[in-house]
Amino acid sequence: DPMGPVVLIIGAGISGLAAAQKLYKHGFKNLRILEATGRSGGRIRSQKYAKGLVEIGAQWIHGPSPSNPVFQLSTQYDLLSPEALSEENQLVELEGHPMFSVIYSSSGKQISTEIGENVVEMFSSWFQKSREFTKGGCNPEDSVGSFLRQEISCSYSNWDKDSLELKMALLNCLFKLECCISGTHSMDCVALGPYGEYKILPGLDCTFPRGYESLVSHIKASFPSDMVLLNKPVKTIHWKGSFHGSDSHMYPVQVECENGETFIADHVIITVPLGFLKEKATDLLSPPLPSYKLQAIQNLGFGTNNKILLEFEKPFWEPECYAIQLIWEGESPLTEPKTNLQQDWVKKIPGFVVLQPPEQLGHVLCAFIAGKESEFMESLSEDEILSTMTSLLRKCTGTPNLPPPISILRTRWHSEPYTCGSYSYVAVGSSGRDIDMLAQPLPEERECAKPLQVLFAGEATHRNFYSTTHGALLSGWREAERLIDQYPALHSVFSKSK
Ligand code: 6YU
Repeated sequence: DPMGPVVLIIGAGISGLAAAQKLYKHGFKNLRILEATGRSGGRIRSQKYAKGLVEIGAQWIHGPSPSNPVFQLSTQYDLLSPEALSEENQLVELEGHPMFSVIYSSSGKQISTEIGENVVEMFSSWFQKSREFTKGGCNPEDSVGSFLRQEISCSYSNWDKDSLELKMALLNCLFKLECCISGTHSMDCVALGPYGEYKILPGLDCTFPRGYESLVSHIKASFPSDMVLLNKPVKTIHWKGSFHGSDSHMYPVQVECENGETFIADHVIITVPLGFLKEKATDLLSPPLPSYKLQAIQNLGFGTNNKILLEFEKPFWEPECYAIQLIWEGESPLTEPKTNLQQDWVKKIPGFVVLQPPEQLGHVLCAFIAGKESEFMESLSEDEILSTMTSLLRKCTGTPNLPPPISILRTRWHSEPYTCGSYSYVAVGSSGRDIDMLAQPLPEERECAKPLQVLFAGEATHRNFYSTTHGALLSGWREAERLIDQYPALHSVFSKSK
């Protein structure tokens, strides 16, 4: 067929769209993307808020430098600011460690940034060390959390007694921040051995002046818009079958939507989030997924990281302040955390990012919160959260009459039925091998020389860049290439006609 084989892509997130983009460009014209929700973009989602746009999902390009394909594409599409494009920005190597700006403590005192910087420096060196076990040297049950605690235990006896408690509280705040970055409840859930397999690219993280979704729109514009079918939640993927097409051809795959509608295909690329797979994997395919794949889905981690955005009439922070950190006196990474969610959920927030630029957006603070406390927050009303956040800020800044925010917006990624959380991590009990197992196409090569029927893309299938938009993008391109390689003839027909 000069139109090429029939390919269905499940999910219109960046991985699905990237796969479609590459396939279409290579002459695959029998392409459809089935998307469960009423919009494309998935976990890339920009929304109007305050006086401008904010990000509900992905916020930054992590490591914007030439080796990052999201940076490359965005540069090509002219979506980034001059600062983001500057050589200087591209060369910054922060190794993913955070910077402090203003630090408040739960007793309403501001903490000197000097102590803050000293703690960040120690933490960063332990953090670097935690990424050095990819070739062995630790036990399979070791976590990043247990390793960091061990490093702290070995060094704190030399610390100045007067600042000991404060430093522990600061370290505990950094643990909470790492939970947000890894999208996990506790760093005790994150496996130590594979931690360094995640690659940190150079470049100072940057945002999209016209929203992260501007990238999605540009990718979508590279193929016909009617290729994306919205509101088509896929229920079952029947494979290893033979289904009649409207032509005389027989197809091995049939995709069945929740409303009973069916689509036949030669190949299907599944890009649904790992969170959705954890909920639905046992019924999503018929015949079911092989057990090694179900095992990988179970083993890998998929946690929750949410945002709470607060808009203020006037800023209570200085113009040069880009982040506000909160520390709780008496907390320490060496003692058990609190477990009363109703009472203590808000203490899981490590702090706020000041969203930029205030001239266009207004005065907006963005808090991050990860784990069980984040999932609990999703069950509260916005009014309830707003009043809790107001009390929190009054307490920490020591300003009992601080005006409350004028509006609030919070995300609920765990409750999104087609996402079921935020992003993946390599959990204790799993390894990078599970990521590769998840990415493995079906049927398995050793089974037979049959053509591939079911392929897997998505953020969670990239061994070095999981949990990011560039990992998702690369996974979509990877699976597109896998199919392209199976149709050399189609490629040559296309090249000649070009
Ligand atoms: C990044 C960032 N970022 C914050 C928050 C979130 C994420 N990420 P999609 O889900 O997009 O698409 C799948 C589609 O499938 C979707 O549309 C579904 O509706 C659909 N679907 C599901 N079921 C279906 C069915 N049955 N039928 C049909 N369709 C179905 N990434 O680069 N920078 O700042 C952040 C952040 C709150 C939620 C992020 C960030 C993650 C990205 O958003 C995400 O990876 C991709 O968008 C996923 O694309 P996709 O196509 O795979 O899925 C050292 C070290 C440690 C390691 N970790 C450090 C990494 C740091 C990660 N940082 C994240 C931080 C933030 C703030």
